[in-house]
Amino acid sequence: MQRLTNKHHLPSIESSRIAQSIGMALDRFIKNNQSQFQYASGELSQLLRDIALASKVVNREVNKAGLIDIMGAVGSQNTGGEDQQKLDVLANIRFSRALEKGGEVCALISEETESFVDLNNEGKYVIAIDPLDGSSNIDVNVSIGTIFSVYRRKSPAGTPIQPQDILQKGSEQVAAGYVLYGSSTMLVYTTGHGVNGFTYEPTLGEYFLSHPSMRIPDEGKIYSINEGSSNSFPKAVKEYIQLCKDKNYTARYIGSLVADFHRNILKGGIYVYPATAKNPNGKLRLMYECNALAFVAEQAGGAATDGSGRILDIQINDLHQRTPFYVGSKNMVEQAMRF
Ligand code: P6P
Repeated sequence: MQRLTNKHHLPSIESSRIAQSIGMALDRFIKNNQSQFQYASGELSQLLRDIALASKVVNREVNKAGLIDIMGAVGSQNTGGEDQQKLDVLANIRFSRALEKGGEVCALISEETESFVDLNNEGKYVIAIDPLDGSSNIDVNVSIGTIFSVYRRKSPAGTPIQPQDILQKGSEQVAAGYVLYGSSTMLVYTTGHGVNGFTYEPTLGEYFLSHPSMRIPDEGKIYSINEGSSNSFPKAVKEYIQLCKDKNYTARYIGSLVADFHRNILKGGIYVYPATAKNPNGKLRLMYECNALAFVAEQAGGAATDGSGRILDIQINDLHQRTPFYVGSKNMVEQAMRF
């Protein structure tokens, strides 16, 4: 047997350091980084574990969607008048139940429920969540996602929930992230100390650190926008999209926000959902779609605006308010804003 020459074993310091962090199980990673959380007393760690648990259950259901008769719409509609797919409703139940049992969350804001849900417990945290975004893609087997934001309640734990506990700006988030149910399932989140990505190993039922310290490239050559609505785009958006074409950028639009966002984080790019005739304030929801992804984007070195200011600075007036959304590589978002 030919002896392996040394060239097969050159563990530089860097590669061995990265090797050490890659592969760490999510629970161990959360525990190791708990000291970074303000008020680190374990509740936020437990909350993140509750989210991971619910995502494993949803992942199993999403992967079997074609086999069990849970495809298609249930015939009801959510607050935005959008048809609720059965998996939407199931995902909302799974996340609500996991967070309720976990006891760390006192109130839940969800795309699937008109008002916030009071979980009647001593929890210190409030969660805004889109349990299953991009659900129109479920039946055609396109990647879909969960998006979540975590806030600390402002009023004392154990007292009735106050408006100031619920109507918090994105800049008040203590954690945020998403789950992408794609060719592999990933959990990507931040607690304000950078962004880390974990890949799910279903045979072990564990998430493992696969993308430590994610950074979105400052520049990119991919733009994501639904050009079917381009006739009603604001003039500035039309001019920016024309610039992307003049620069021979690639157009990539999956029609599933989490999938488009995740690709842009890894490769560099910009996702734009502007005001259109059909959605004069944009289609995407501030509280449980844009704020979470804006926090992740900024923590990964990117940017997120509504066309005039930071997404994270937008005042909340309504749980389901919509906003135009420009998010991705810093230089691309800044260039779009110059129009
Ligand atoms: P359009 C899916 O319904 C969603 O909320 C996002 O996931 C996606 O990016 C967007 O809407 C697609 O909307 O109008 O382009 O079909």
